Amino acid sequence: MLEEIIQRFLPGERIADIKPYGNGHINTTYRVVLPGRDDSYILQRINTEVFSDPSGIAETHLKIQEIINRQDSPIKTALLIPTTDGKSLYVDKNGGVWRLTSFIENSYTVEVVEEEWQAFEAGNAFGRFARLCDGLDVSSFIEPVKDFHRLSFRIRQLDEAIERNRAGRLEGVVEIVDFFKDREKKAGIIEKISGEGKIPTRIVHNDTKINNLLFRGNRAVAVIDLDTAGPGIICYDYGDAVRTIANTAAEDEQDSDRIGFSFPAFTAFTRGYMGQVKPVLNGYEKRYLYLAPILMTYIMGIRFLADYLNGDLYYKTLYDKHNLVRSTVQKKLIERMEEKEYEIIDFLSGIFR
Ligand code: ADP
Ligand code: GN1
Ligand code: MG
Repeated sequence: MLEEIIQRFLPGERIADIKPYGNGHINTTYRVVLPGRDDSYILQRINTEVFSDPSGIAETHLKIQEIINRQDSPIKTALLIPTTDGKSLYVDKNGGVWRLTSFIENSYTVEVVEEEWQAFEAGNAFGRFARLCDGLDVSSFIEPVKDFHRLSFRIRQLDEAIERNRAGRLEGVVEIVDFFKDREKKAGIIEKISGEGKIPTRIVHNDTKINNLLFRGNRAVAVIDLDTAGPGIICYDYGDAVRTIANTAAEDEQDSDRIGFSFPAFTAFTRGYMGQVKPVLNGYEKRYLYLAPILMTYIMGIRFLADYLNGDLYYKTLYDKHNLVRSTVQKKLIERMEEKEYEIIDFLSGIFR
């Protein structure tokens, strides 16, 4: 089956190896190696439960790859490989939607940042991506998942999950539900300011976690996973990146003592990011940016929790409590970030002075 799909993109090619690849939670990803060739490919079945308009996301991909992959740019993105009939996607007989992209050679992903240079590089790469995308015309892009980072929508999803208690798991999670409920109001500030038109909608990535970035040697060389890219709020890209880059442990760490907020990683990331993005931001974005890391950690925390209550319908999970563990990590990280709130504000004021 996979060989047959590959033929639609690379007719006549034999495959030396094809294996599941990476740690994405949404799509099904394979690395494809051809015999005797240096270049390889990433084959993905797009999760159409999540992305209802795969052609729309392919169009977005084409527009973004054009501006990111300029010859002189040190940061690239994966290139979409067309099918033999010139399309960006192949739909198999069961309705599965597939795409092939170039593998970024000699690259690796980082799951947990261990050194400051990794955080700085991540900031520089995501920042450059944001700066280049900022020139794009927002009205010509689709919104790949409606209300993707809209807090009110995510809170409603959690409330519905609590109400239904579909998997019968509510009893075991009362404490963590209370934790998130207690913080609902404060989390809503950026959304309010943006609703007042003070924070602009720009073309952003919308999923800036550390493993959507590829490193080669000691440089970040590519920003990948453009499925969610489209209209959004730049503060959210910054905050979502801090969520994984400044976490001293993995997003699904089970040993809660290992979860922490690394201030050095936070400052290194911010320096890298702002080196690219500072001239783009308006006064409101700068003023409210400090809220974004907690907000995005909050949003992911309640999304994991809602999915746990729903019986793990959305994210890929490897064991029964996987989503609960992920949500617990977000809770713990929020607590650690709250302890540093004044330092975060101070540091950002220094950057913007
Ligand atoms: P998901 O939406 O499921 O997260 P991604 O597009 O992020 O899917 O791919 C999952 C993982 O596969 C990435 O985290 C990365 O490790 C790897 N990967 C994806 N595309 C490429 C590529 N073009 N080159 C190298 N590695 C890639
Ligand atoms: C998903 O696709 P992936 O694994 O890069 C999710 C993000 C979450 C992330 C949490 C389309 O990202 O929003 O932040 O998991 N993507 C989608 O790990 O829901
Ligand atoms: Mg990904």
